[in-house]
Amino acid sequence: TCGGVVLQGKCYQFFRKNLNAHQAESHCQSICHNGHLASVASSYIRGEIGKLMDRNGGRTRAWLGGRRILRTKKFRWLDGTRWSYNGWAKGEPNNRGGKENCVETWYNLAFNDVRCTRLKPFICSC
Ligand code: GN1
Ligand code: CA
Repeated sequence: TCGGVVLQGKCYQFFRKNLNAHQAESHCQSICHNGHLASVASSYIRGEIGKLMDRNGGRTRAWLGGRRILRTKKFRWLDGTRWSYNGWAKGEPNNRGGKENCVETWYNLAFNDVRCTRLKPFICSC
């Protein structure tokens, strides 16, 4: 059984523990087969992730599974989902300081690129 919510056949789970993006990804991989930080590839999934956080102590900034491809500067999802949905906040991704290679969701569920070393809650999918 899924300790979160099943969306389009994938189990999404929210963890309020503060980890950096790499630690969070390791945690997601360790809890289930094919686990990764969550891909959020539609407005439907994005809204449901908001509800998942709302039901589990309230909405917060959280890691998602987006990573910048260093060679092309584009973003990909760690689970291989095609990057097509544009969920970025206005003005993002801005790669502030040239080191914002990971992706978080803000309270309003818009995406921001941010340094991977920040500590945040996170959402896994598998
Ligand atoms: C934050 O803190 P500041 O304004 O330099 C954010 C950036 C966003 C920016 C948007 C660590 O940068 O990723 O693009 O706000 N950095 C952090 O205004 O959250
Ligand atoms: Ca940014």
